[in-house]
Amino acid sequence: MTKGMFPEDFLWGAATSSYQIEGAWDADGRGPSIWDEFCRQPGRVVGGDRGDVACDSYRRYADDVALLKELGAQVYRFSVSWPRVFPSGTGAVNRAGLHYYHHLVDALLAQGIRPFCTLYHWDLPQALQAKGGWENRATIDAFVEYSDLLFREFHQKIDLWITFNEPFCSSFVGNYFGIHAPGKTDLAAALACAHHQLVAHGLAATRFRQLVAQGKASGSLGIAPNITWAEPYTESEADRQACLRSIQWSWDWFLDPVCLGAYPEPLLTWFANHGVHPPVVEGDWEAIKQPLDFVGGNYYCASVNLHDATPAGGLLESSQVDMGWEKSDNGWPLTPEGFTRSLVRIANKYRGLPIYITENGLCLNDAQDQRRIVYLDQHLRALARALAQGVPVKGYLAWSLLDNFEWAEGYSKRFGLVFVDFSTGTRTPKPSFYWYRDQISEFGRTPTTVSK
Ligand code: JSK
Repeated sequence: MTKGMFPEDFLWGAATSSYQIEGAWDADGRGPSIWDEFCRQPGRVVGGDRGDVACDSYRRYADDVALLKELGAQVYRFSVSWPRVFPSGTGAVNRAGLHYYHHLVDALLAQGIRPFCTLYHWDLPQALQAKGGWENRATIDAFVEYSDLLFREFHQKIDLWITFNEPFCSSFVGNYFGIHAPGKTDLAAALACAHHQLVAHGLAATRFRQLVAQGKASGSLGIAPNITWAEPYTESEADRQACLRSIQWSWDWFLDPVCLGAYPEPLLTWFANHGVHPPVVEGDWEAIKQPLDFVGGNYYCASVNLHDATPAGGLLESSQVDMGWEKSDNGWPLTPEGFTRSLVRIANKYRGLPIYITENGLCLNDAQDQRRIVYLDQHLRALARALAQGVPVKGYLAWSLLDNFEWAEGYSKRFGLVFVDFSTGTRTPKPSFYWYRDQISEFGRTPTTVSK
């Protein structure tokens, strides 16, 4: 790669999330999350794995920060565990849990690494799920209360915020496909979860703007959908529409309401034809449609789809065609060109909005990870092609700093730049870690420290 491919002020970093790395599931007053509950149900997670210990980052966070320093990361994306801060979801704050994030953030700032905070990365307090979780509108208020606390608490420490990570997963994968917590298979419930997450996003964004105006919070805020690409198998209108529905489900369903103030057609009509509707009430659109500072995008892979009205096509009547392309260890095809196309599509649809790639990486279990280097290299080149077409990408966060708890796949699937021995917690950088370190040092500017 050549130096001119990335802007001078492009931000380089790596990402993780709370439940996937922290462990310490019952330490210092943490309450249970829906993932603690889900993992304890037989057959939900490969090997019966759970996040009880994970990478033990709750205790080893200084090791993680040292790794980020060695990597030359300018920014670190992590998430806050809501039940660590509000063990019952709402009400009394657990200061001990909050302190963990102060220690982490202070350690990052001391090394000149900017903290990039995700508020919701799927670990809903179980106490809220017991009252209906995201199906219940009361969870919206609880989320705004939780967000408000973090915005104030980390004023002048955190200046990059994501409200929801991959809301497609936390609504549809968890409540329609039943693959993630809470494990439901109810389309109407999933649509309600998605809708209430959107309202929660909008009201938290509004609260953030108010606090910034009062000098009580700082920075910029966005949301991070899956930006999965789908390419039609043939030029037929049926295949094009099948791909459009797939794209609309994973990202337009969230970005269109926020940026354009409406759910995307034709998917809205498609769901209506199945007898389900998002539970919109008076005032919701005003709440949801709030200006974003940036779009976060998580890109892993693309698919080639065709219209398929047999059961294999599922609800969307959209089936993936196996093109025989090389696949990752979790079966996702390696498709860097789809990355460029997703980025160009975002730039065309939501003109001018800055984009951060909040996740991109490869599932590969081999600690000798030459293929991960190839993947990262190809995807950074694909990103650079989008930049060359004028797409305003501002930064790139590799998923993940560490091998970690990969949700329903447990510890059986590794995405880390750093190998983690889950029996000892020992961290060992992989070849891709050193490759990425060299990329950052070649392209990255000198890290800047956020003023305290
Ligand atoms: C990796 C997507 C956040 C971070 C990483 C899992 C995922 C997934 C996992 C979909 C899914 C299961 C889909 C069901 C739908 C077909 C994590 N990213 N990661 N990203 N996405 N229809 N589609 N339109 O660990 O925590 O199930 O099939």
